[in-house]
Amino acid sequence: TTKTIQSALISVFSKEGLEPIVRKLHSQNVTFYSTGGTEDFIKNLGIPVVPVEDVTSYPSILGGRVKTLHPKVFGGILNRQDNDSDVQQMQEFNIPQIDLVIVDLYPFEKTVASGASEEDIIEKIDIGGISLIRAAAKNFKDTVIVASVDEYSLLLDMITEQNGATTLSDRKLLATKAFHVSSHYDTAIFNYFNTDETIYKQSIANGQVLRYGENPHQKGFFFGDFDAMFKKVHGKELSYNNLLDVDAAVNLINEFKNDGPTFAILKHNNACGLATRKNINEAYLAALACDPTSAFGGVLISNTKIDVATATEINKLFCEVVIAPEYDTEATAILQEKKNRIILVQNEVALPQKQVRTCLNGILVQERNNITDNKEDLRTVTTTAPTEEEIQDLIFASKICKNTKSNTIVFAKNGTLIASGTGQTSRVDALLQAIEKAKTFGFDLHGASMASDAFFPFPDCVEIAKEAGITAVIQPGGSIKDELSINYCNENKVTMVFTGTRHFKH
Ligand code: 93A
Repeated sequence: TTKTIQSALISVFSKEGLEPIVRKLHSQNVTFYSTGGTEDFIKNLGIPVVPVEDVTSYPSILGGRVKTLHPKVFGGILNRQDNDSDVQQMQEFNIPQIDLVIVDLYPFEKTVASGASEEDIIEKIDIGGISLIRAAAKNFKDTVIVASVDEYSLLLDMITEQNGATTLSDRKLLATKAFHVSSHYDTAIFNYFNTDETIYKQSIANGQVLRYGENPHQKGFFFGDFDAMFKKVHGKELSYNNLLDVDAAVNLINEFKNDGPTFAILKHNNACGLATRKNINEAYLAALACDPTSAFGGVLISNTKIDVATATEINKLFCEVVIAPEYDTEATAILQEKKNRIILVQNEVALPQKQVRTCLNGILVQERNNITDNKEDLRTVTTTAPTEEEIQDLIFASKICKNTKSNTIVFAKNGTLIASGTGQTSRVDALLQAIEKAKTFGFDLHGASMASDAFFPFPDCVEIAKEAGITAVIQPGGSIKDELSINYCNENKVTMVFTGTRHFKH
């Protein structure tokens, strides 16, 4: 699989950086083929070069539009050296072998950016060069492709270290980079042509046009395979905000897939109700009781089949979306009574492991937060450990915390979300919001558990929480002032466990 370069076709728009490559290859007895300007450049270095016209027996025609587009050139690049018929045809048609292709494309993007006329821009759509790149990259088993000035030093290193030879993995790496160049180039051309938005809407594969974006004056699209994840049984078209809520709902309920019947209600991507019970009807009622005000117009999700009793209860609530793995036939009929209510059956489909969002003039990519805190990960840091029931509630609260906008504080008791503080600029604010909410909806915080998505920088949070009735706390730990929170808990009969895992969500 190691191959020595004996011949090279060089056709570059910018001649910058080419000289050392040509000299190096020349010292290794490489034969050069080249197009007009590049040929002159090589000749001027005093190095022999065969004009591509001598290979094709054709002049460059149509003002240079057709220079390298010829079977003798492409045959030399695309032939498979381990294919007898290819080898035979190379001889039959007198096609020269081309081991290396170096191309620097017409500068299409630069020409567009310069404000040139359409005619000039069109002339800068490289046809021969892009074909050379694609051909050589396709045949990476036999051919080396350098599709950009950026790879000159890589090529130079390869041929210097291996005395003019490349390995299969060298060639495949260069082919990968070459397809990156060619796809980027074609995207730039597409973007230039695509000024009419109606064409944009039609031409992007899988792009679903939404009624609007986050607000009615913003356009919105969804790129994804919604139907792979859900079967839509009933209701209006999903909006941009519905989709965001559905995403949050699915992520949240996934945390409870190994638990008993669990029901969650979300608003603005955060849980405003969540409960685990022995049946789904009770779980729904407990979730609703957490914050019936916020539940209005919410997105509902269940980890369990929805039965008639639950559907009857849900039907009393105005809600946008209901999601469940299954519904009793009669339950579906009840939920369908509201014309616009969206009813989704959730399939078991894994979510992508990479998360992407725009950032400044680019994108941010990260791995999904795949850590769900469990009992084995907990480290008790106070002198007294939480009770078994508290441990269940701590883990329950922590799973909600992970799926709530930071900064967040979550209170839970007996498998029920009692209140949370969501998306606050300080942890104390999140805590105070949670206490206020719990009071508003008539909950007693005595004996309740508290989760925090990140560590407590000061002991103020545990102090306020204890005053409110909290007896057990779960948090990642890791603050330089952890000791102050721990000491306070020890002195005030509050237990605390560390998870070691922060769960920011922004
Ligand atoms: O107009 S083209 O698309 N037709 C061709 O057959 C062709 N072959 C190579 N442009 C073509 N090229 C491009 O010419 C190369 O991609 C490179 O950018 C340029 C090099 O021309 P010269 O060697 O004459 O400076």
